[in-house]
Amino acid sequence: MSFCACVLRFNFLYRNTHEDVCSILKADYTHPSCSRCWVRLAIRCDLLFAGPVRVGTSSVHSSQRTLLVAQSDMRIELLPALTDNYMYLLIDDETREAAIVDPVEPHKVVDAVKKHGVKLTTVLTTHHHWDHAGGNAKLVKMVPGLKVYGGDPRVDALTQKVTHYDTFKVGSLNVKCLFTPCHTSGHICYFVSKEKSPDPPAVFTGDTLFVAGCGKFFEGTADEMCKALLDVLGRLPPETRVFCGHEYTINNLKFARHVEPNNEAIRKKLAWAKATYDRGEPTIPSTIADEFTFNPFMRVRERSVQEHAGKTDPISTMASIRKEKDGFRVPKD
Ligand SMILES: N[C@@H](CCC(=O)N[C@@H](CS)C(=O)NCC(=O)O)C(=O)O
Ligand SMILES: [Zn+2]
Repeated sequence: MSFCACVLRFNFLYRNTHEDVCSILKADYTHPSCSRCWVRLAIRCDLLFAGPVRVGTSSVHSSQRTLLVAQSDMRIELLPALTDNYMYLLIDDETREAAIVDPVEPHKVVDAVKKHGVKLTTVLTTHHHWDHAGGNAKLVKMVPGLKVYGGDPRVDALTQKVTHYDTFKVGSLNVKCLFTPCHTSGHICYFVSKEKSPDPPAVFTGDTLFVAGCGKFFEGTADEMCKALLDVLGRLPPETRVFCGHEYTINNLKFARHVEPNNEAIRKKLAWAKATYDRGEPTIPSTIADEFTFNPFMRVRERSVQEHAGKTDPISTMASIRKEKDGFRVPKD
């Protein structure tokens, strides 16, 4: 029996066992040596991993430029990584202490830290997948003494295991951990604020919430994604800036338009995202308030989205549109 290359890549990227892979792909895991099972996996892997299998090639990030979001008391530099991931350098201006979110390309992080002349003390890991946590071990070697936060023992080089509502500081900035299991069972989002600041807070959402989309349900349920998007992230201050793990905005908005063809906010945002992308600029951040206007996964309580799904409640609507997006062929325009 020969293993297909996709399965091997999957195992490499996500460090899952054969049983995990099969159960995620709804394949038959009772016969690990059954060639029929592996053939099915190969086909499904091709569908599922069009993105991550490009990891490690010389392809260029969809957004080629870094972007600095400067506020009066914190700065956030977007560092494009791999083909469509983002790392975020978070700087506390008062103490010049910094944290890095999902440092999959450690050399780029060290260069940015030098450029800003700040002290990097902290790694914020959203989840254990290779394209997010795969640089942790190397970065810790390059910058000894780093604290590595994460919510899952599978996170590389983890030193501080956190759970829902744990808090800590990066310089004078307050970080609050938000447990949002579903994409992975140990996923954490990080909410960053500063007391008495006139500026909006920020949330780093990894692969739970994307601009106009959400992560695939690899290790969770529609119920959990509803809780994560509506009860946890959806209750943050509406002006909170959303910094997510990937540049998927255009594809996500094309799916959003398919779900709600008459939604004007989606049409506007898609036109803006295409123009922004054409200039080589990131489409991040958005805000929690804006996500409620164009993100179908944040809009599962709306009648228009429920009608599209043929459902009458948020959880089954969430399950239905996630399944539909998993098989969605993105149109050219
Ligand atoms: N390459 C594809 C997807 C690659 C993929 O599976 N990405 C994972 C995160 S690493 C995911 O959860 N995507 C959400 C989605 O496809 O809706 C894309 O550009 O949308
Ligand atoms: Zn990812």
